[in-house]
Amino acid sequence: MKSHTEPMPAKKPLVIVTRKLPDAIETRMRELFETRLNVDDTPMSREKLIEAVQTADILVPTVTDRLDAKVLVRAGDRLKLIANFGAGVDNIDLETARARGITVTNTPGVLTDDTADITMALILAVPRRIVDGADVLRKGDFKGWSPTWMLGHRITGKRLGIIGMGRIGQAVARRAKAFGLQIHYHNRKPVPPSVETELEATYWDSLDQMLARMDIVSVNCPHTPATYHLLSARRLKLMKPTAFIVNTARGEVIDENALARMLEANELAGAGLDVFEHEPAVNPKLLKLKNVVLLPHMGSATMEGRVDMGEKVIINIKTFADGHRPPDRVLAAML
Ligand code: 8YV
Repeated sequence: MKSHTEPMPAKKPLVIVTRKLPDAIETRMRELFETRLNVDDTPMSREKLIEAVQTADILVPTVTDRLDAKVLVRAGDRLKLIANFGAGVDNIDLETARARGITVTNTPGVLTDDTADITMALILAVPRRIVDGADVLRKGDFKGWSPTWMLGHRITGKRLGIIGMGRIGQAVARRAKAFGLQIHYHNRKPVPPSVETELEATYWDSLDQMLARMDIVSVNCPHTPATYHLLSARRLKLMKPTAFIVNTARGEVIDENALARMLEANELAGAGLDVFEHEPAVNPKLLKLKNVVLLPHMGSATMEGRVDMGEKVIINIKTFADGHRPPDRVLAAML
């Protein structure tokens, strides 16, 4: 097994990029590497993905490319780096990559603020019925103001429970605090006392106990085997029927079927979802509900963010190709 410190061959590495990236990033990649782009952005089939792992020195996949064990065991000896364009790496079987001597990197940090902004937007949009109201107007159903019409729920003073207090969770907490929400969180371990003090945040070791007391719950943890269906039917039932739930992390963290059933039965007040368990499919029950705001996985979708992600991918590739440890190396143990 070759180590990351062993430089790649002197000639430019063959980099295969699975999806269309911002023009500036593609241009720079072409200057630096022998690069195969996907200019028409057609998602790669499983066969095409296998062909790519068999041919490339370096693969640049995105969230939509499933690099599971079955694909990775077919990788050629040349494949040494998977430089994921994205922070989440649940699309990659890290164990198999490690066993085959393939380094994996991601793009943390540069999408934190954008994702936290969308999270905050959903925290506001669902209780305040923003999309509901906009729809009424668009349909021509605004017949004039009334004191008891279009009433939602106040944000200020409510308890927000953040699941996963990493970079994004903390960025959500900072925003939410400015809106007068009380910050609570569940994480594998508490954040440093200085951060807790700054955010006036309360740590809950027990997720069950936190869920039962929150007005709004925000999912901000990665999807790993340990967080799959973390919000199971049993846990969702612990929440107050007046509570709202927001997910901008990964659909797999919530049992989507159970959530849809509970929202339909008014056992939960509403949900703001940017991610889905079987993306791009969305549970048809959710699509029919009024008390939900559904977005098409656009948490990090800003022009600036995509360029920053691309820059990170380039730095990871260049550092690796020069024989150094890339800055954003992902180890299974880190998750
Ligand atoms: C990205 C994301 O759009 O980075 C992530 O983990 O979920 C998204 O915000 C996507 O990953 C790009 O591959």
